[in-house]
Amino acid sequence: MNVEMEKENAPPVEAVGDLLVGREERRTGLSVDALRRAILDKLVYVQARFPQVATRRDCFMALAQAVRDRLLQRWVQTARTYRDRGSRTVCYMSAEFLIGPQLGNNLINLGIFDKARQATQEFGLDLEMLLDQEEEPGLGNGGLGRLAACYLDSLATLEIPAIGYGILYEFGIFTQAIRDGQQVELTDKWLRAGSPWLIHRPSIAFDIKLGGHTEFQFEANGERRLRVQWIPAKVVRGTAWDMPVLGYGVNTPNRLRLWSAEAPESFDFAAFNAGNYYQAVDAQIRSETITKVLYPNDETEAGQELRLEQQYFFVACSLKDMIRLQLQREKNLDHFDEKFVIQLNDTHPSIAVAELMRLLVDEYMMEWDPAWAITRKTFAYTNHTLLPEALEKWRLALFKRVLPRHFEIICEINLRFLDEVRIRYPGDDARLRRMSLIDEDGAHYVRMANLAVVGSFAVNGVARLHSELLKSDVLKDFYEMWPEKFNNKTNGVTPRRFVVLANPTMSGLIEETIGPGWVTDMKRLRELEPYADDPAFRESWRRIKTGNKSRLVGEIKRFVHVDVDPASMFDVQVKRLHEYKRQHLNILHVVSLYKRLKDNPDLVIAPRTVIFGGKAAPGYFMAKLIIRLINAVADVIGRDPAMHGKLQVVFFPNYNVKHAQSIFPAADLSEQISLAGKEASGTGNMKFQMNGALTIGTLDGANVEIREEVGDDNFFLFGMSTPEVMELRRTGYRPRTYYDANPHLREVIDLIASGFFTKGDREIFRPLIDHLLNHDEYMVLADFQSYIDCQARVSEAYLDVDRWTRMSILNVARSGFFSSDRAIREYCDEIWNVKPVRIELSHLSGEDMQFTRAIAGAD
Ligand code: 26Q
Repeated sequence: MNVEMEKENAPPVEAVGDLLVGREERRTGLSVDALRRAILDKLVYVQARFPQVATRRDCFMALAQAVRDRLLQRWVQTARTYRDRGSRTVCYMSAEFLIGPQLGNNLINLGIFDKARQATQEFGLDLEMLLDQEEEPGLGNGGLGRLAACYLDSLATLEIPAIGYGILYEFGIFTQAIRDGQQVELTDKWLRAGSPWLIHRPSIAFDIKLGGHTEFQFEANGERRLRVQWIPAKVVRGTAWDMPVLGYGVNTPNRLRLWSAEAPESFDFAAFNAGNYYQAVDAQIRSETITKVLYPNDETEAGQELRLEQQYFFVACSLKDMIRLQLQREKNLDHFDEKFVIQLNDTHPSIAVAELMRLLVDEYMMEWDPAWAITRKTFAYTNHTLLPEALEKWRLALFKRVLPRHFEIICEINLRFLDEVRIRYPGDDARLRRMSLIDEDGAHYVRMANLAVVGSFAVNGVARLHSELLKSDVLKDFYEMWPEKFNNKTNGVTPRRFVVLANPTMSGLIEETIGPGWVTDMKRLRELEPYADDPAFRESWRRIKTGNKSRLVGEIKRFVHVDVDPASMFDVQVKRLHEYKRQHLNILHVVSLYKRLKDNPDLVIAPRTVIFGGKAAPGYFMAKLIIRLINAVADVIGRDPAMHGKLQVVFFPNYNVKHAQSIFPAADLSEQISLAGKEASGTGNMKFQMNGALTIGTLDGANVEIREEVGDDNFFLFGMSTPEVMELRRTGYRPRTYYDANPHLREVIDLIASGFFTKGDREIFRPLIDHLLNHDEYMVLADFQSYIDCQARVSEAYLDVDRWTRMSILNVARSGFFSSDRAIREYCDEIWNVKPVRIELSHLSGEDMQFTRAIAGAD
């Protein structure tokens, strides 16, 4: 950075009539000039650097802090308006918020992306380079966490009063490295250098009890009311860290409030005075471990106790926070459910049902029935899985140990609930056992999904098929009892991050073609349809895709150190590694192509680069083995000169939100190949579609609805349907019969089993091959031929450039339904019953100088 120091000119003042306005221009101005001044100001007065020695990180921080001021101006205004209005607030409770890097998104939502580019350019700084400095806040595993982040974006954009409540993990999802073709996990230290977006609020702190036992006690006030006292074994303090989440083109930044655990006092003075300094420090460290690390999904037994403590900890802090807000407005909690609605993002926060009961009954002395009525009007539950083994349950012994009072409350809820069931279904003991909140077959468990359903007024799945399967299968008994509770909310994704920010060139062409306004009204993309037949438009469309592919080629070079051909078809599968998602089906197709190309060098196919990305849970052996297979195949094909210009495989390491933004815009083909009935929705499928990739997919999750929107001709369908899967399972699935009957499948499997991809070692992939031949839970072999045939149709279509481009345009034109704005509107109208609150922008005023009046009610 090499710039002249600015002269202290009085900044231009546009708004008038206010003593703070002039001074504030540097904090709030949106002109290139104001931004430039702000960056310099932050560099010197916050980063304490003069421009000539500033590092890239310093410059990133300076720009981020300048942007943050602009968010905060809107934030205080929003907080004030919400306080004055007292409208119903949506509380989105989630153990994960996979928010991604914030700077680029905030620039887009403030409408100053290009101005920031100019402002930084004037300092000789490249905006892309600055954006690249930001650490990924990996506060989630995958789809569920990313959905929560998309929903916060839409809530703010739609001007809905909302708070996201979650956990500030010190270490987010691990960083994935690939060494010798295998996944290695590295600690994610995203907070090492601090985040410019987090605002610590140490004054918002709650002490949370854990462990111990309960006692009966008569109240002191002479009422002789029996109350329960929870005597904890330890107490952990939670403090709030807030992140502003600005809506697009509006003045609403909502609040993402993340809780961090610490010891209630920095020292246990008793221990300290007794000379046991280390014991005191130790206790502190143990408290802090509660929010240390995000657990990967599919981590079965490990860290069970800590995971339950995490869930309870953040839920308890959040409910205390909401009650504090409610008691600022009203004298008691009788109308709590009118002011708050809590959406449970899966069962991870569902202990909130028991905690709200505990707070109302034990701490606010409410009778059980009114407390239960309030609770049941407050909660709504979103289910995200159809895999029975993924439904959360806690060993009873563990649960009692960590949350003794909640165990009692759950038993009480259960007693009363099972009475309802008995009245409805006299003598149906099997049903009673299935619906009980306690699983009493074998080892005893608390069933969190049952708790969530019983404690909520609404239950939804995340795609139409998924919601139907919840009703007919996973939650059938509950649906029969309360059909009115059940509804569908097909997922959506935010076009701000995944189209405008990730794909600026395509967004520019769209804007030129149909004019502004489509970003918040994605149905308007339909106006692109006529242009699918316009050769000039198709040419521009192709140029843009090629440009995006070249950008990804650069990233692949940077992270994988291989060259790929941007003219080849980019065939992409990026998502968490899981057997049900069937990355191994994809690699079987690659091996099939490889074999055919080797056997027949004259075979004409569309050249392909097959790109994989995704993390496997560290303890998930089979998923890690699949990563190893992908890398082994990539390696052999990469070294084979005969494959040059025909076939290549890339495993893109450490797939995360940041990388996703360069992958989706570059994709030609989107792989959505889970076994029908297993993927609740999928959201990557939508991000690909919005960026002009065509889908090859099964009739699973939201693929069903994507196909409906784009039309059968513009979607590559293969594989069994859910009823066919069920039927095959019922009649007995024997994978080996497919192997025996299909010579090509046999060749492919045998090639892998022969050690061809492992320098002759036949042992490495044996567990995978054995599993496929003998169990194959996700029916890879049953769908193999259908997939291979469908991929041949894909190849053929790709070779017809105009036909492919036409389909690509139509996919984007028909993607509007999958905007998270549509999804959030449905939640608002059909579940939450909330309305927008417009925020008017004004500068700080004379009234704001009167601190004393407010101090009593602050925080
Ligand atoms: C559970 C217990 C202990 C530790 C971790 C977990 C855990 C954590 C995360 C279990 C599951 C998850 C994440 C699940 C998830 O991402 N589900 C996906 O949600 C998306 C949004 O609705 C859907 O689109 C996907 O289909 C679904 O798989």
